[in-house]
Amino acid sequence: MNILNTRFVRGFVKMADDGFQQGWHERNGGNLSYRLKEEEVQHILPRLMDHGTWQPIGTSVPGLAGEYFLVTGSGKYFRNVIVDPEACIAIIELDDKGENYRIRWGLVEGGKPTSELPAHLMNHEVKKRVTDGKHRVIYHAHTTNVIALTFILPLKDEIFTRELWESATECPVVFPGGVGVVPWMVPGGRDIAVATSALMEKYDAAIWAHHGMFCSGEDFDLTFGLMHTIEKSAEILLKVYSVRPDKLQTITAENLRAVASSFNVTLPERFLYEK
Ligand code: 2HA
Ligand code: ZN
Repeated sequence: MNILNTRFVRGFVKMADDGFQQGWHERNGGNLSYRLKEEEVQHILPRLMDHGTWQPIGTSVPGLAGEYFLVTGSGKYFRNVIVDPEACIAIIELDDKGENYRIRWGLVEGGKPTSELPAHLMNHEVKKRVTDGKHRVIYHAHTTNVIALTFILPLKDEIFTRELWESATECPVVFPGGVGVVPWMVPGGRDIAVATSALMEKYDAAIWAHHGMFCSGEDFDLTFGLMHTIEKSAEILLKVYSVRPDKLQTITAENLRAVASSFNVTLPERFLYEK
C-alpha cells in the first residue's frame, strides 16, 4: 500500500497541519510521533527501505524494542508537512534492545528524526505500559498561552491543574488526572526526557516551563483535542489575569466535585484544596 495513502499517515499529516494552523509551530518548533500498530507495519512492509544504518537513540527504551514509529524530522517545519510529507516525516524502526533506530521510510532529502526523540520514546514507553498499549501518540507543541502562564504561576502541578480546571467547565472532564510541570531545562536531551516521562506515569499532559507542552493519547483526535483544550483554558486564564489581578468569581472546588460526579470522573483530592 502506498504509505502516503494509509490512514495513519493521513491522520498524522492532518494533525501536524492542524497544529500549525493554531500557531503552535513557528519555524521548526514542535514534534509529533505515532507508534504503529502491528497490522499497519505488515501492510507497508514491502514499501520500506532496508538499508538505513542504525543510530543511537540517546537513551534506552527496552519496552519499545522492535516497534515502528512515524515521527517528524529534526529541523523540519510543521508548515511544510502537508505540502511535502516524504521530506518532513519518517518511519523509524527500533532495534531489539530499544537503544538504536534506523530510518525505513521518508526524510527523502536527508535528515534525522526529531531532536526530541529521547523524550518522545521515553514517553511512549511509559504510556504503552500504563495504558496497556492504548496510547500511541505523543505530541509536543509550543502552545503560546500555556508558555505565557509559566512566567506568572508557580511551577507546581497542583496550581497549574487547579487553575486550568477552573478556567473552563469541561477541563476536569477532559483531563481529570491533571497536568504536570517540568521546570526550565535544556531541551533535546535525556535529562528532560527522564523528567517528562516520570510525569507521564500519572498525567497525559506535561508542561515545559517557558517552552511548551507534551501530550499523550490513544489517537490523533484525542491527543490534539487534549492539547487544544489545555491551551484554550490557558488563553482564558491569561485573558482574565490581563484584565484584573484576581477573579471576581470562579468554578469552585465544590463545583469541580459536582462536575466529577455528574460526568463519572475521579478528580484527585490534592487538586481540590481550599483556597
Ligand atoms: O525545534 O520544539 O523542543 C523542535 C522543538 C524542540
Ligand atoms: Zn520545543
